[in-house]
Amino acid sequence: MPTETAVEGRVITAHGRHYGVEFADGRVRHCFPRGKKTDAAVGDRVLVRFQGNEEGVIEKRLERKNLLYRSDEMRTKQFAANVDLLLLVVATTPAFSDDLIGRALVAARTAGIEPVIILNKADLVENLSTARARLETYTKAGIQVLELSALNPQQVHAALLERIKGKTALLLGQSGMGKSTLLNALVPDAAAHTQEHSAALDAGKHTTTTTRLYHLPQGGEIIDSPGFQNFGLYHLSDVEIQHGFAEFDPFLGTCKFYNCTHRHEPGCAILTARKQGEISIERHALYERILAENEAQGRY
Ligand SMILES: Nc1nc2c(ncn2[C@@H]2O[C@H](COP(=O)(O)OP(=O)(O)O)[C@@H](O)[C@H]2O)c(=O)[nH]1
Ligand SMILES: [Mg+2]
Ligand SMILES: [Zn+2]
Repeated sequence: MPTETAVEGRVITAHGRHYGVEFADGRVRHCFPRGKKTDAAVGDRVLVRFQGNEEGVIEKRLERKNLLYRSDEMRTKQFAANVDLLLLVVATTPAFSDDLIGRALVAARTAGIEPVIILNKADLVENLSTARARLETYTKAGIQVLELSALNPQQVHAALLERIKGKTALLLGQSGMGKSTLLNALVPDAAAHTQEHSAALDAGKHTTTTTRLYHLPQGGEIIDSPGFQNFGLYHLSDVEIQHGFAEFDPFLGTCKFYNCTHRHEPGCAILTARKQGEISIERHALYERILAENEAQGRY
C-alpha cells in the first residue's frame, strides 16, 4: 500500500472523530481527521493517507456541492453532504410534526436539494385520509408526496428505484416513521450493518445512532440518519429563510417595501396571499417562528 500519496474516497459513516471511508475498490477504512478540525460529513469526498491495512488519515475534504445541516445556540449538526435528493419520511402514524417538516424543507431548499415527502405506512388506512389532508399544504407548494408502505418492498421499489438511480438520496424523518424499514426494503444487507453498529455502539438498541451511506444494488446511494427532535436554522439569513418557503416565490419582490420582512408591513404581497388563502396560516407562522428564533439569538 502506498503511503506517500493520498487516495480519494467517500465518507460513508461518521461518528465524532471516527470516519468510515470507502475507496474505489469497495474497501472501507477506519479514518481519523488530521488535527482537530473534523468538518467532513457522510457523503463527502476526501483524500486519505493510508496507515497500515485498515486505517487512514483524512488529509483533505474535497469541495462539496452542498451540506444539509441544522444549528442551534449550542451546536451545528451535519446530516450529509453532496445530497441530490431529500426523502423526507412521515407516516400515517405516529403523528408527524409540520414544524420539523417545514424546517427540513427550508434547509433543503437553501442547500439546493430536491425534496420529496414520503407518506409511509399507507397500509394503515384508518389514518390515511387525515395524513393526506395535512400534506396538502406541501403538494400545493409544489412538493411531491409519495404514498407507500415500507412493508411492501415491491411498492418501495416502484416508487423509488428510478428516482435514486445515479443520485445520492438522504432519508430524513422523526423516529418511528419507518426510515430503517424503508432502507431495508431498498438495501437488502442494510439490516446487518445496522445491527453490527447497534451492537458496537449502544448495546443492542434498535435505533439508528449514526449516519451511514449505502449503495443500492440497482444504482444510486442512500444515506440513513438518526431521527431528530428539533431543527434549528440559526445559520440562515432572513432572505434565505424567505426563499426556503416554496409558496412564497411568486410573491417575493412584489411587496411595497423592497426590504419587507412579510410580518406586519403594509402592502405586503405575502400577507395578502395569506389573507386570500394562497399561503397557509401555519406555514407563515412557521416562517415567523424561524425569524424570531434567529433574531433572539442576537445575530441582527
Ligand atoms: N404498518 C406499517 N408499519 C411500518 C411501516 N414501516 C415501518 N413500520 C413500523 O414502524 C416502526 C418504526 O419503523 P422504523 O423503520 O424503525 O422507523 P425509524 O425510526 O424511522 O427508522 C416499526 O415497528 C416498523 O415495523 C409500514 O409501511 N407500515
Ligand atoms: Mg431507524
Ligand atoms: Zn412582504
